Amino acid sequence: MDYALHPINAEWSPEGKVDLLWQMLRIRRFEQGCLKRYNAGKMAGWLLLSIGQESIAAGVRSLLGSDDHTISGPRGLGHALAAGLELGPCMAELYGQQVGCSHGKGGMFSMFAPDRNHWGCYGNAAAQTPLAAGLAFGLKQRSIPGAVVCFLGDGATNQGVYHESLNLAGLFGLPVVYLIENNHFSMGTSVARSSRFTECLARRAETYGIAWDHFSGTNLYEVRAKVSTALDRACQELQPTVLEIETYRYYGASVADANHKKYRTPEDIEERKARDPMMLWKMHLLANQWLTVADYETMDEAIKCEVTAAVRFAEEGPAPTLADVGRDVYWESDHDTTASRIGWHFFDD
Ligand SMILES: Cc1ncc(C[n+]2csc(CCOP(=O)(O)OP(=O)(O)O)c2C)c(N)n1
Repeated sequence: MDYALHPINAEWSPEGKVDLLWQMLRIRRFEQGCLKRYNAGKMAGWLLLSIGQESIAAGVRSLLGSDDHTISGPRGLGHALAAGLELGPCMAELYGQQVGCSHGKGGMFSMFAPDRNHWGCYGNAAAQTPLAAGLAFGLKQRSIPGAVVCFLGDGATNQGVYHESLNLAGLFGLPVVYLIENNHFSMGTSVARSSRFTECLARRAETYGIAWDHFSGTNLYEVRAKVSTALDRACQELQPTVLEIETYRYYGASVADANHKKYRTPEDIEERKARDPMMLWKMHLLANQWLTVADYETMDEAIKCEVTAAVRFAEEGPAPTLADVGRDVYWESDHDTTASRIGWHFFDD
């Protein structure tokens, strides 16, 4: 099938197509900027890059509206940026600065943008999956329009809590899309060594009566066509979907993954880079004259300037003070509400 002819793509403007490239390139340049500063010793801790996987974050975001919600796992910088988290607060969070989006207290695993309906990326593999079910339950129970997209990795699909979440999503008919980014490895363990059922992780959804699909993240038209089908199912039928999208990460599990060329060969990595979805998309835009080389260079330059400004913002700080340590940690201690006083926070209406 020619997915470019799918209704969601047939009506898609050239500007929208160029915007998708901008989104992918912005994620990549930002993460490359992070890597450079990490290697220079300016930031510490975890840094999980999604370089190579950007087509998923950008392709999904191009379909979401203001009613829709996203939530993700440890490799979540791209999802947060695509949702609209600004580069400065995101970089500052990695630097552990007070001006970070979570006031420098969470780093890599606290990329929240609640004003953009992005409910964070969670360090514990699959921790986001029951939260996504809860968000979707809230939408359904209150008859609020919209869908929840929950990103997770292939390794996270073996966590028990993911299966509990699928069971409830199937049982209650929740407007959620569980989107597995299958980059073939968890920290260093391949899918073949960690999953009994390796040919398709998404198919496990059948057990829970949930529709599923499995495809490559290389063709942006296919990504958009199939994700839009899942979003329609969520919004119109109030039914969940599990999607598994094949992708690849060019860097280690975290940047501090000295062994990442041992559990796969350098040739494997180069071979995947030769079919990089972002570069293929750029070539497609150039071939159709929706983009010129000069346009691309201007776009790239502007993004690099934005990343440089984000680094400056992060480096200028300020750093958290000792008094900040206990602040913004628990809602209950920071907000003197009736709910805080009586300890009754949920189901208040
Ligand atoms: C419950 C739990 N166990 C172990 C870890 C350590 N850990 C951090 S990232 C990661 C890999 C997760 O793999 P996957 O879900 O495939 O996501 P990817 O890294 O490929 O994006 C692991 C095991 C964790 N964060 N949480």
